[in-house]
Amino acid sequence: MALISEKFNEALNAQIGEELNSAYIYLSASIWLKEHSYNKLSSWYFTQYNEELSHAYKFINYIIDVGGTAKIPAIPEPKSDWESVKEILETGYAHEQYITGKIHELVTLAEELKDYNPRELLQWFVTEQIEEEASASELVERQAAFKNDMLFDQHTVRNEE
Ligand code: OFO
Repeated sequence: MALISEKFNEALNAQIGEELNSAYIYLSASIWLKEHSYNKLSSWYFTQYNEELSHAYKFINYIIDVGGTAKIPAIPEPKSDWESVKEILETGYAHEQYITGKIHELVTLAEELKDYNPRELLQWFVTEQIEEEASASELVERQAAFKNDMLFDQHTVRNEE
């Protein structure tokens, strides 16, 4: 017997879509940045793209472990006509705040359903989102301090998790 309800399985499948949507947004940002020669920022977002794929896998693996059915929903086409570095960074930060809300919704739903199995998984994501928001917000603040995007790019390093 599956150790996951249909309702929670559906919610996790939707979250797989959110993580892959995040991946698409960051890959699209990485492409635009590379096209505009912001190579370090492009690499920062490419690493973030891969991290989002790993987030999706975490949910997929959990669903399989508890005997559910993992499904990938349709992923919307990401924005590609970015106006500026600033727009990308602000979009990234706002998006992480949105994702934090989605993770918190899953925590609430698991509690409502009295499903205690995903506690460790969800706590990992709650903690991860603190880091995700902090690094996205730091990029926004650093870009504002630099004023010159090319110089900002040259001073961008990603501290690996
Ligand atoms: Fe999956 O953490 Fe960003 O979106």
